[in-house]
Amino acid sequence: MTALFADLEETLPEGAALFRNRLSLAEQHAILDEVEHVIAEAPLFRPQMPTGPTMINSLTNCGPLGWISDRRGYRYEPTHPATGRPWPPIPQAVLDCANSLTRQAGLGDYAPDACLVNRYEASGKLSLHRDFDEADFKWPIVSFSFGNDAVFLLGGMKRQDPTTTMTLRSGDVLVLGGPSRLRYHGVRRIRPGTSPIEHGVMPEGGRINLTLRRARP
Ligand code: MD6
Ligand code: FE
Repeated sequence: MTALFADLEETLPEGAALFRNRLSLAEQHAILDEVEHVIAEAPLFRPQMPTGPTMINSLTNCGPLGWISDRRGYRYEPTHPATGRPWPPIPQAVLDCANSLTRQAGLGDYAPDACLVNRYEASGKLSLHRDFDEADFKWPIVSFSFGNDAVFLLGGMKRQDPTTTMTLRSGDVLVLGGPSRLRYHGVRRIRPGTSPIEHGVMPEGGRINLTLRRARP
């Protein structure tokens, strides 16, 4: 498949929907201002993976629950592991956008209770994984991209299945739901110098991704 075709939304499998340029630059800036507040209250950290090494990207959370990892495994917790304080609320603009999208994607109404904030440096990446720590996979995941382009891989139900490569750009929103909810996916690399927007909360050459989830039934 050529890069041209790999970028077409029409080629995405059922349950996956990519809304290109869904957020204007002004909307992106407003959401990044909110993310800055989230990070001030719940500092970014680089968790340890259950297998030992530290994750490459730093993360934090907002919402009633936050995703964390340590030697005991992956799970959702109501408080920040370092500060012990509850995670700050999910920005309303993020909730509103996600809800209109899941309806438009035919996935119904959405009541997320967790929002993972991932911050990539220019050398950041994310290995192939499935989002598997939530109680009920009937709920979609909605992912917002900010900053530099990410080379995103969307695979199948097995790790070895072939992957489609697509570029996630600043302002794009990706929904993984329905039969695509448990597809393997990852970020092969970031393309520094491609960001249409600058914000103090993003590292130079880096990227911010928000993924909204419903963690509890
Ligand atoms: C990222 N995204 O774009 C990582 N997970 O930086 C994810 O891991 C992801 O985009 C579930 C659903 C959509 C995603
Ligand atoms: Fe994921």
